[in-house]
Amino acid sequence: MEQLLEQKLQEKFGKTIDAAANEEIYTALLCITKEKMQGMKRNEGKKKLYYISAEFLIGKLLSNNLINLGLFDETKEVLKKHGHSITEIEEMENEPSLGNGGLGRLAACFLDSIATLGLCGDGVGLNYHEGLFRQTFADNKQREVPNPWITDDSWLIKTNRSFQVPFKDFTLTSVMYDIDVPGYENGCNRLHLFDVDTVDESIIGDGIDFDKTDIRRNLTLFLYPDDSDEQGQLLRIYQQYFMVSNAAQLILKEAEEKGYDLYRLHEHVAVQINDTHPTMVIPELIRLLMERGFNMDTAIDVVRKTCAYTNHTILAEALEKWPVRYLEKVVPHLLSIIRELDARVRRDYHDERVYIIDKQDRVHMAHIDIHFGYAVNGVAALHTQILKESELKPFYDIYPEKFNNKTNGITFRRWLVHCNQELAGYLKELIGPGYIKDAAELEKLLQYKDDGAVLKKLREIKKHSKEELRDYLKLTQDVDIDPDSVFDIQIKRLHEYKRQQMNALYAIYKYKEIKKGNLPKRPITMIFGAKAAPAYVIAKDIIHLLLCLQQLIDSDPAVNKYLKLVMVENYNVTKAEKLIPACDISEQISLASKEASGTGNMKFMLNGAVTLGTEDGANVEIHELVGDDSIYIFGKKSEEVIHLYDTASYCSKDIYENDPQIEELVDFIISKDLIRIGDPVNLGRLYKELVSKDWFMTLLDLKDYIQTKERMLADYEDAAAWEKKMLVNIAKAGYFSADRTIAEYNKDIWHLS
Ligand code: 26V
Repeated sequence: MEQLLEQKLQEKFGKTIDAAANEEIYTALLCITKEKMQGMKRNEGKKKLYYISAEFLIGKLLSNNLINLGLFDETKEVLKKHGHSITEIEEMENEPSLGNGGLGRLAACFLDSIATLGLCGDGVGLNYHEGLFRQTFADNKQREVPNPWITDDSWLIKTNRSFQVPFKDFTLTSVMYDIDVPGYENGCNRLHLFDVDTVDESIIGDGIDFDKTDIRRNLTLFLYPDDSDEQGQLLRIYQQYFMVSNAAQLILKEAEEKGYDLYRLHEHVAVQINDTHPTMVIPELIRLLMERGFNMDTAIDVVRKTCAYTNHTILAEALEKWPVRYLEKVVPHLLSIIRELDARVRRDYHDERVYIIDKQDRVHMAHIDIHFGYAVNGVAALHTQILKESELKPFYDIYPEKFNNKTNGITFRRWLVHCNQELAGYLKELIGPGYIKDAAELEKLLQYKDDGAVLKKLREIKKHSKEELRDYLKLTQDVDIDPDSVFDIQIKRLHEYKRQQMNALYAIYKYKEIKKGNLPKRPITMIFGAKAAPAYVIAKDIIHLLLCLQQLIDSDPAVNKYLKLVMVENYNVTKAEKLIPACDISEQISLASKEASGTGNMKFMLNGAVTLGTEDGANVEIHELVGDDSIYIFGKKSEEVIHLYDTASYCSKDIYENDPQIEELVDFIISKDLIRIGDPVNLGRLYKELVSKDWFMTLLDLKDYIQTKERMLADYEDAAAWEKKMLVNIAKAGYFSADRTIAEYNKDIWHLS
């Protein structure tokens, strides 16, 4: 590596390693890594997977790729020898924000595991120039600004592949960019990102405002632009069709180039539809096969045997239903096929709940996937069970054989080996390096569960991560946090069902207790990171509340020695990598039945944090694995919650009026103390929402939550017992390796080799 780097720096900048600037070293390493990957073995096979997703939240790639190529340690040493640090070099890379949250990050973890298992499978998505917005805070509110990430030297490789994508009034010519995806000690796959040459950043106005009708210039500008109005929704349909038409054309082109018989496409191709965003690939493939001479019946039959669908949410409002009128405006040539698919469903089944087009003339995208795909999966055991028993029950009754569960996973290369190098190194010393590829080997750690020296070392490593986070937050946000305090972290998209507002009410509780003189045994640092969708009003009100609380607590000398609340700005993958290793208490407090899986919960566990959570999503499986002693579970169970919804019997006002403690905490949102700092409109609206609606039942679980968190904080003081919980969590995290998840997808759905 030393020689290669020296040469590359000479060639590009005429400099030695010692003299080069961090940016130059980054660029040289980027080029070296790209060249290495170009020369790598490609994962080939008689059948290929196309993982189509509107989001791939890949994070920074330099260190990740160096790790997978087996070059990381050497590079780190070379840099050190020449007076540079790999951490500083990593800072030079822009993070592409090509995803919202869990769904996009899952897609990225999956690509890593697919390549690592040596499977032949590429990702297909869009090359958003600005990605998701960058979040800034001003006046205790979220502001959105563009987030450009593409520079002259980037991981993107422009290819010669290009397709014509026909819309109603015009046709666009696509350009395909590739990002290489190296497996850990295995071959290389690709992520294909489609784009148009005509995209024009100069149309961006204030914040992230732009002309939503100028499709040629805006198509791949932003990820999921604000879809609260008709223009925004139409743009999403343009984006989705552009993505899947390119995907479908690529699939057929590659199949034809390999000389495959398209009538046997399903023997050579599996298409995984990641949530409903890529659903139009089904009618598009049917259309393209018919253009090639297939009759409708045969085209449907082949496509049905090729496409599989993953559901990532049971929230009704998040399930896509496009008005027929919109599809007519954008892709009339698909609408005729969708109408034919609906007619076939109506012919076979006399239950309007399974129709594709409903009475209000809306197209239910998930229904297309379920009828015209061969597999449907949920992303955690509880989620799949709820899909079968309630949300998608009418479909499960028709097609029980299609439904299956694939509990999510995470790549240990990024979420342990890279983000927590000290812990990864120590685990290697204890149980050998095998766990990086065979995560089940982490269980070997259990033999040390009563070994005082090992437990002490785990605590020491945690302390170092907390110190690193302290330094990072000082540098980036000029805040001071105390590594001897307990770090309580909730980082995820802001959504009412995830209940950051419940955690905010805990902060109010603690604030008031401290004011009363009930001091905690040890200072508490509460850390939040969350972006709210630009048009999601209540989510933005919750961010406002958190920022106001941060200011209130900070400026109160009677409280700030014991409690600190930090809102991390622009939470993203890079920040997650710094926050997760430093965490003691992992907040996973969604209303039971609402979080399909969660994957942050797995990352925290793997890094030795203890979960404070409801019996929701993959928390249920974490609980089963670690046992009652190493997790803190509270709140109503999913069956009770589902019953409350079914019977419409939850009334937050009753709880508020009958419980003086809860009333006092909720009232604080509109207290003089907070109104002095914040905006009465935002705080008043949030207060009213909690008292009169509270759709996600915050007040229902609040008391149990506060009590459980208090118990957890008390238990934290028993150092030996806590260290054991940390060890058990790490040892049992192997199940949540994405390698396991992908092996299951392959065995049950894709059958690649
Ligand atoms: C989307 C939307 C959009 C409209 C407004 C409300 C709303 C609420 C939720 C969503 C989520 C869409 C799908 C998604 O990101 N699901 C996440 O997928 C992760 C990977 O499977 C999983 O771990 C998370 O639990 C799940 O929320």
